[in-house]
Amino acid sequence: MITINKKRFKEHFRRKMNNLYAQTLEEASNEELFNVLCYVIKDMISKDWEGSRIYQEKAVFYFSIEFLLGRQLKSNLLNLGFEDTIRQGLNELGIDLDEIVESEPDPALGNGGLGRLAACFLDSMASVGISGHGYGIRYKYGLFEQKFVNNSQVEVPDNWLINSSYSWETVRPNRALLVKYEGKINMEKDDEDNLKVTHKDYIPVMAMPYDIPIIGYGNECINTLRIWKSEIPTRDFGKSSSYAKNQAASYEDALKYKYYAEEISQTLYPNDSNYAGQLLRLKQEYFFVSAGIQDIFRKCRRYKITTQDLPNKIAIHINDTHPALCIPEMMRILLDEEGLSWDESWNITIKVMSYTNHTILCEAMERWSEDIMKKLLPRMYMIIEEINKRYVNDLRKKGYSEEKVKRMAIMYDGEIRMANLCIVSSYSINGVAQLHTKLLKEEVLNDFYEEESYKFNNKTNGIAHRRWLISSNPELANLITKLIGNKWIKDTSHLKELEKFVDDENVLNRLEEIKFNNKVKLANYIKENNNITIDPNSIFDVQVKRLHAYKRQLMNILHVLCLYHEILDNVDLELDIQPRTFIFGAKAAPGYYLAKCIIKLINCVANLVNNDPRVKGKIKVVFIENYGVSLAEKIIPAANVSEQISTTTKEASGTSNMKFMMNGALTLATLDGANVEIYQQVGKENMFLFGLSAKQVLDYNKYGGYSSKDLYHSNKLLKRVVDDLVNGFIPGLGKEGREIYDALITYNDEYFVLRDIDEYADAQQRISNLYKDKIKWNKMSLINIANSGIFSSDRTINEYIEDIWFKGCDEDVQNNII
Ligand code: HBZ
Repeated sequence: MITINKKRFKEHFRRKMNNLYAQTLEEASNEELFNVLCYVIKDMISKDWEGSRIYQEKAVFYFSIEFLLGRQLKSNLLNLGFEDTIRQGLNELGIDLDEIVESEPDPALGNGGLGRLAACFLDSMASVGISGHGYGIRYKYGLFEQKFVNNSQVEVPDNWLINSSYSWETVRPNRALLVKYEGKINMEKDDEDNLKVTHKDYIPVMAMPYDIPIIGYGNECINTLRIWKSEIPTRDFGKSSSYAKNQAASYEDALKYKYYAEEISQTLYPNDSNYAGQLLRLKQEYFFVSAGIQDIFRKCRRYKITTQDLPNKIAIHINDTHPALCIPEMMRILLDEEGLSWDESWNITIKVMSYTNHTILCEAMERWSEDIMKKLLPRMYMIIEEINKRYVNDLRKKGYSEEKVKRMAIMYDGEIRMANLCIVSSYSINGVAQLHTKLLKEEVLNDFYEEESYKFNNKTNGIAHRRWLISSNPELANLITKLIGNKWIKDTSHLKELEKFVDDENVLNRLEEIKFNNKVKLANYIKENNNITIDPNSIFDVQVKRLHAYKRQLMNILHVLCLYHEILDNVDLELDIQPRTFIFGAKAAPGYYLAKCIIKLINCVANLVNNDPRVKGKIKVVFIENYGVSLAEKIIPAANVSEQISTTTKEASGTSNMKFMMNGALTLATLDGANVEIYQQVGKENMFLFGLSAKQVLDYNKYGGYSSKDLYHSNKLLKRVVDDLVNGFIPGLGKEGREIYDALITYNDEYFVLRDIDEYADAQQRISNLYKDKIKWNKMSLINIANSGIFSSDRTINEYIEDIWFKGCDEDVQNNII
C-alpha cells in the first residue's frame, strides 16, 4: 500500500516546485501548482507502477481509438486515499486543492459514450486488480471546443496540450516502434524452401509511446494507458529505411514527409455515428494497432512467453471495429516474423481476440475500400483476403446460398466489412445492453448468430461509480456511507441496503437538501457562464449527450414549445405549472447539418422563452456550451430528471442514464438500450416510461405504415409547433427551421418524433404532478440510487473477465476453427 505523510508531502511539494520552475510556491500559477502536484504523485506511485508492469497473470490489452479520460487528479487522489492529507498539506502551504483541480486540462480524446466507456473500463480493471492496459492515440487536438455564435455551433480546436505536454504522462523514447505504410510485399522462398515475406519501399512512421498511470482503488494495482504519437523516425530508425533516407534529397520532400507522419496523430475525428471512409482515418487505425500489437509481442518476448502460450497469457479486446486490424496485424507477426504456418497463426489469433459492437446504425458500420487498403496497407490486405477466401470457401462447403454467402463475406463488392472481419476472427462478440445484444442476434448479425451462436454474449455497460458518484457528488456519497457503512465503495451491490430508509423522512429530507445544494452550484455556474438566472427550486430536467436525430433532442424542445404555447394561451389564468428548467448539453459532428440545425433551434427557443415576461420564469431553457466530462460532473449531480428518449432500438446502451440514476435523478425514458435494465431494477413505478416498443419500431421499418403527415394534419397542437419551425414564430431561426420541418414532414420523420411526442408530453405531465409531492419524489429517488449498484463498471469488468478474457476461447470455437 502506498502511504503518505503530510510533513514529507509538503517538503516534497516545495522541492518539486523548485526543481521544475526554480521559484517559490507564492510565485506559481494554478497550472504550475497542478503540474507540481502531478509530478509529486507520480513520484509516490512510481514503485508500484513499475511493479504492476510485470505479468504474473493473464494480461488484458484494451484497444480503443478513443479514451475520454476527463481530469485525473481528483479520481487519482480518491483511488490512492490521499485526498484528505493532500488537501490539508496544501492548505497549510496556503494552496486550495479545489482550485488546482479546476486548472487541470481535460483530455477529450474521445467523442462520447464509446470513449468514456473505455476510460471507465480502465479505472475498473485497475480497481478490480487485473493487469489490464489500454492502447490508443495521443491526439494533439481532442474533440473540438464548442462555442455558440449567433445561436449556432462553431468549432474551435481543442489545444489541450497547452505546452506540448501533459503532466500525467511519461514519454518512453526507447520503446518507440516503426509502423509501415504503402510499399510492396515481396514473397520469396529461402534456401530451405520457407516462404520469406518482406515489405519493401514502405513509408516508415515512428510511434512514440506516452504512458499514463491508471491507479486502482485501494489496491497496489497501477496499470498503463499507452497512447502513441506519430513522428518521423529518429536517426536509428531512419537507417533501416530507404524512404527516410531519400527524404534528405530535398528540403521540400522532407517537410512533406514530416507532415505525412505527424498528421496521423494530429486530430480526433469528431464523428460519433457516421463512417466517413477517409484515408487518414485508416492510417490512424493501423497506426495504433500496429504499434500496440508489436509492443505486446516485444513484452511477450521479454517475458519469454512462447507463441503457443499466447492465448493463456494475453487477451486482446477490440473496442468497436476501429482496432479491427489487430487481427491481420497479429497474423502478420506470427506468419512473417515468427515463421508460423497459416493454421498455427490463425489458431492463436482467434483465441486471443474478442470484440464489442456499439451500434446497429447502418451508417456507422465501417467498410473500407479494397483499393485503399491494398495501396496503404498491402500486407494487411493480403491477409484479410486470405481470411475471407477461407471463410467463404467454408460457407460454400456448408451449402449456403450465394445470397447468404454474399451477406456474410468479409470482402464484397470492392469493400472490406470490418464488423464481419471481427466476428469471423474473434472468439467472443458482445453487445452493450440486453436489447442491443438481442437485436444483434436476431436482426443485424443474425446470419452469424445462426452460424456460431456460442460466440455471442451480452455485457451491459457500466460506469466508474468512484468518479460519477464519490468524486462528483461527495455529499451524497458521505450520506450513503453514514447510512450503510463503506462496503458499497468496493462492492456497489451493497447500495441496495439504502432501501431500508425509504420511509425515513430525515433521510429523504437530507437527500433533497443534497440535491438542492448541487442545483445551487450548477445555477451559479450557469449564471457565471451563460448569464442566465435559473431557480434551484424548479425541476432540473436534463438531456446531455451527443446531438443526433435518433437521440431526439428535437422532441424535447418541441415539447418545450408546446408548454410555451400553453402558457401563452392561458396567460390570464395564471396556470399552476411546476417551474421547470430544461438543460441541454450536446456537441454536433461538424458535418452533421441537421444536428446543427437542432442546436440552433434549441438556442433560439431558449432566447424566446427566457425573455418573454409572460412566462414569468415558469420555464427556462439553458443550452450549456461545450459539454464534456468535466461539465458532466457538475451537471449530473444536480439533475432531477434524466432524459433518455432515443427512438427505441437505436441507442445501443447509453451510459449517462446510469450516471443520472446513481445520482438520484428520475429517468424519463423509452424502453431502449440500458433503460431496459434500469426498468428491471426499479420497475415502471419508479421511472417515467413512454413511446413505441422495439417491436413497433421494427415493424414500421419492415412493413411501413407510418405517416408523419397524417399525424401532423390530424393533431392541431402538433401542427402548431411544427409550423412554428417555418412561420417566423421563433426569432433568429431561418433556413434551419425548414431543414427540420422537412426531416419531420417531407421525409416522414425517420425517428418517430411526432409518433411519440404525445406520450412524451403525458409522461412530462406526470413528472410535473409528482414533483409537488416531495416525499414521494424523494422516495423514488432513493429507490433509484439503491438499485443503481449493478451499473458500476466494476460489475461489467468482472463479467468481461469471467465470461470472456479469463475464460478464453470456447470449446465450440476451437472445434470450428476454419
Ligand atoms: O457507445 C456509443 C453508443 O451510441 C451508446 O449507446 C453506448 O452506450 C456507448 C458505449 O457502449 N457509441 C459511441 O459513442 N460511438 C462513438 O463515439 C463512435 C466514435 C467513432 C466512430 C463511431 C462511433 O467512428
